[in-house]
Amino acid sequence: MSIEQRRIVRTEIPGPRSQELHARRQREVPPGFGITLPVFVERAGGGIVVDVDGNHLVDLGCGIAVTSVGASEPRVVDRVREQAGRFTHTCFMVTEYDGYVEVAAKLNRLTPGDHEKRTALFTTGAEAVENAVKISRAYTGRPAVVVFDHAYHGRTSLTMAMTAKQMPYKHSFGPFSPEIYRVPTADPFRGTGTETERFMDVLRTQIGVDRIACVVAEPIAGEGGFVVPAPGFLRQVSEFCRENGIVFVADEVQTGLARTGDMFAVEHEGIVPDLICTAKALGGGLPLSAVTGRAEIMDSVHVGGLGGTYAGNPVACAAALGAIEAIEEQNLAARAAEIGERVLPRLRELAGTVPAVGDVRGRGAMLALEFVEPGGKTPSPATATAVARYCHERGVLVLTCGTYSNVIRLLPPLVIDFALLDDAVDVLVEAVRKVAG
Ligand code: PLZ
Repeated sequence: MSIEQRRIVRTEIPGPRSQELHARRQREVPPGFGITLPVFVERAGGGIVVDVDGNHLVDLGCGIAVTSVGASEPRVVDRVREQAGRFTHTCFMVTEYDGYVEVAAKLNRLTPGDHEKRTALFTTGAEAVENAVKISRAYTGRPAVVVFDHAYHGRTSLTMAMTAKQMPYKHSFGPFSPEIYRVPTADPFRGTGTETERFMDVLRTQIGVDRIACVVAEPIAGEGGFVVPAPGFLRQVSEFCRENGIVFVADEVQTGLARTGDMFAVEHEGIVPDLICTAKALGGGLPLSAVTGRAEIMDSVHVGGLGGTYAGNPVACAAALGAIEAIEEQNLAARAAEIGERVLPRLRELAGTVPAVGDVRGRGAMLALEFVEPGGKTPSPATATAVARYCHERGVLVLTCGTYSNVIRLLPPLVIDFALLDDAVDVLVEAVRKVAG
């Protein structure tokens, strides 16, 4: 069933039916699960989310960077139907199926570097990151893990400790996992320009390089505010790791699979990570994650040391094969780059004319506006919230993020129709001028 690719606002947003369903949700679900826009969804596809009141919202969030190929891409849906009709589950640790191996082979081929690789599949992004740490520790025999400011790696006990932001991710949930060390990232907007030296200094003098199992880095910090590290920083970090026997792990859960204009964001600087974590876009909407990496590192874990009941579920693997095919056949990495070229100049123009826009950044179809108090760099989360609300009320679904909650981020489906994208960006530009101009 095809969905008209046009923004249509029929009711107030959220509409009456959504409000009714949301009231029920509040009785049945704890408030700990936050909500960006309390609108209930009827169906979705391409760049449109249709709600239960018949509104067509333009999707600039992709369910947090997941539905890059669209939320009902036929290559994904058909494979899911076919696989679910044959079997839904066996547990890959009990009996095997080829879909798992096929996804592994695809990731081994697609990820940077022509060395021999292996892939282990899991279910969530946090699980992939957590397993990358376990594998790094097993391989090196070392305990310490290095992460960065603005980092987001998940909500499990270990990944919560690796995540930087206290509220809401860590507040009241301690004690935290030990042996996690945080260093500044080369943040071009708020940084000092001395982060590379600081990184090497802290690792050498405070942690001890021979105690460090891995450095885990997002090539572009996602939840932390779409912070793109200064050019060269990650390359120097990865070289330092190689020189010191430290496993360099790229957390490409949000950036991976064509989002930033390359298949993987590390390719932008020609970096070849030892391990690379993927999830989100990989499963085309179904829960699937992966750790892909050097065979000698991946093979260092004892038999039975990796796994999970649902890890690499066959229906999710079928979806992933459809998503990867859609990404490759439609060359969605190039499409992501085009989206960036189309939208970035419009955001830059805003930054040049609206003092509350402190910074505009991102790559490909991963773009952001950071709001500040005019005349300085003091974060203005209230402005980001107000801009998001203005967009939501007019049928444009944008997400916020950032260490200071003052960033609007754009993560459109890579297949989005350009007329629809332009219309949504018009609304965003109007929102910024009205709310912050
Ligand atoms: N690593 C880089 O972006 C998930 C978080 C949503 P899971 N980001 C969305 C929320 O508030 O819970 C993410 C990420 C990076 C790891 C993860 C974790 O992925 O699939 O949510 O576990």
